[in-house]
Amino acid sequence: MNIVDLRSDTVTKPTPAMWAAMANAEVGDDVYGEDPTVNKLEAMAAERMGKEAALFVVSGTMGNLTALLTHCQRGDEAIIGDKSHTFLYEQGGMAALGGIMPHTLPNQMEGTLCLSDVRDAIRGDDDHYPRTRLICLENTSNTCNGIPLTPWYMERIADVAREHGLKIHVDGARIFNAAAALGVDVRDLVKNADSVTFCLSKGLCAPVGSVLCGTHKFISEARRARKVLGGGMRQAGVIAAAGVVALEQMTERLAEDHARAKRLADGLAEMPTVMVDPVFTNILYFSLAPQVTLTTAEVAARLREDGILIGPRSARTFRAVTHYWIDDEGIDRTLKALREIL
Ligand code: TLP
Repeated sequence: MNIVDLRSDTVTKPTPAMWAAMANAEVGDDVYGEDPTVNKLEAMAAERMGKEAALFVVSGTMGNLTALLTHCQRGDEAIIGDKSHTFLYEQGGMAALGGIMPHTLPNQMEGTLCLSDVRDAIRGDDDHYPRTRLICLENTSNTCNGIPLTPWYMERIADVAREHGLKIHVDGARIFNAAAALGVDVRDLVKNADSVTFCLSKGLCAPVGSVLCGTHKFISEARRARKVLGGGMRQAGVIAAAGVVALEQMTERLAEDHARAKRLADGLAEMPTVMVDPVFTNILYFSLAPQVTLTTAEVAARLREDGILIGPRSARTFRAVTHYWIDDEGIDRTLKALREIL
């Protein structure tokens, strides 16, 4: 039975082109800066993001933490959304390993931080306060229905940051999804950011890796931070080769995943037993209607019997994520199975 795995786009396996590139990758010791494939990936990533330099890291979590450790000193404060991945799901690494204080603000429905909240959160120059250094944003916003932050918002928040001498880091795990949904170049989404992390291992299908991008100076400092985190890799070209294919072949097709998320949402919206959140990219949240007596865990267990995997987010809510390995037939099978169960 073909498995329809909608739990995340992190489950994506490499494409045949990636397997071939990995098998044939030219490699060297990347800690010496001698891995030609890593160097190629970093140059490509910097160019795609419109930044001077880039650093290959093992994961989105490591990319974000490396960025935070590079922007902030111990005792500094970073303004961050209360629904952001870095705040919710990265084990508080910024505080645990960096001594950085998160100043959380409510993420709005559009994934944004309200500009007046940000202004109010910035500390003045006073010995009682930590120093505000950084604003962290997430694009697309995973838990806010995968919504993209727009270039317009990025301009506005950058005005606030500049006014107060703050830096901006973007967790752009799915920044190419944002660009595809908005029909803009990814550079337009990050030109006001001082650093951006994007993931190769989600919708872009590479097996491992993310890339942190910024100025030459920032990236050479970030290279030190990555090393202390144990992220200095050796013949990493083996995995970077898949990342090169991801950038060459996988960024332009993401609208297909968005269309399938919409197809799933439209099908679910016809079911009286389900309440569907709006869908913007490849992430869809939906909830069981009050009259349904089954929990999401029970529904997920029944779906699993049909070879369909969906992650319950709570007792009433699911998250489904579309990606390269989900086709129209997978969506239709999911809808049919849910119709039967509910
Ligand atoms: N997100 C995963 C889980 O950790 C929740 C998922 O299935 O969506 N930023 C964002 C916005 C993310 O969604 C994720 C992973 C990360 C960072 C971390 O990336 P990795 O898993 O590579 O450390």
